[in-house]
Amino acid sequence: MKARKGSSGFEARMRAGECYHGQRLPPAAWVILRVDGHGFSRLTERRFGKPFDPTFHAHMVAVATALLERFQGVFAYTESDEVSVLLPRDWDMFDREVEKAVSLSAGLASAAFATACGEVAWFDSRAWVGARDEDVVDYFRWRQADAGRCALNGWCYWSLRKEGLAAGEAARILHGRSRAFKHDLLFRRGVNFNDLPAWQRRGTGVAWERFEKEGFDPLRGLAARAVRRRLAVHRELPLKDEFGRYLEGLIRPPAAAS
Ligand SMILES: Nc1nc2c(ncn2[C@@H]2O[C@H](COP(=O)(O)OP(=O)(O)OP(=O)(O)O)[C@@H](O)[C@H]2O)c(=O)[nH]1
Ligand SMILES: [Mg+2]
Repeated sequence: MKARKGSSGFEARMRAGECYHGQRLPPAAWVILRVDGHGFSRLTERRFGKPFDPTFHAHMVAVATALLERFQGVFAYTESDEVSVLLPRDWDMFDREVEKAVSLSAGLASAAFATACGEVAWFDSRAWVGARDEDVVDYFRWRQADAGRCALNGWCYWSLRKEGLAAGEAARILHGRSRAFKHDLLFRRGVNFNDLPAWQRRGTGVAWERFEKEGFDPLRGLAARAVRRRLAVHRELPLKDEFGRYLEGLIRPPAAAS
């Protein structure tokens, strides 16, 4: 068939409309993809225990695990309705295209959560880029601090709501109040914030761990050991500086340390 006159110009003009498609994640930089449940305040209020629900958190851990596995990440961290996945510096999937990384991580998170929970759920996604190992440590410490703040606030808010206060009233009582005020509010209701489960206050991590597997070498007819890797869920994460050291161990494993 004869080529349509100017068809290559037409193709180029249409392709030019895909104006974000050429964007790549910077080479050799650390990248973290963060997915966040869209409209989850309503979903959780309708379906899950307040302020925290172990089943909801198990669904979020399922999302974190799926992302870490499919994106071949280094570490995943979940708190509230979000998951952050750290990609290795030399990550080369999808030619490091930003649109692919962001849209596929949101798509996978939505599918994993919907499968676990049994109803439609959707996530947004964004990419964070950092140059240094310390930036990665700071990033996760930032999200963990957010987990602590939200947990304290959530516990106070729902304690007041369960006493019969309207949403606006509960929010007004807590607005601009210090951490000490909120700890005290809970303490007077028999809740010691520091004794609450770590996953609520500090979030949960998922990381690869190495283990030795007993096998059989058919060539030599001997028992053989092979080193494999599997995903491990860390529900008792340390806090602050100790969390920083835990993260350094993951991003600079001993064999690679200088
Ligand atoms: N009931 C309940 N709610 C939770 C739990 N974990 C997180 N949430 C709620 O999930 C919501 C997460 O906050 P946001 O992401 O800012 O709210 P959102 O409605 O998802 O808003 P967008 O992300 O902007 O769409 C908060 O309302 C939390 O209280 C849980 O275990 N139980
Ligand atoms: Mg959300």
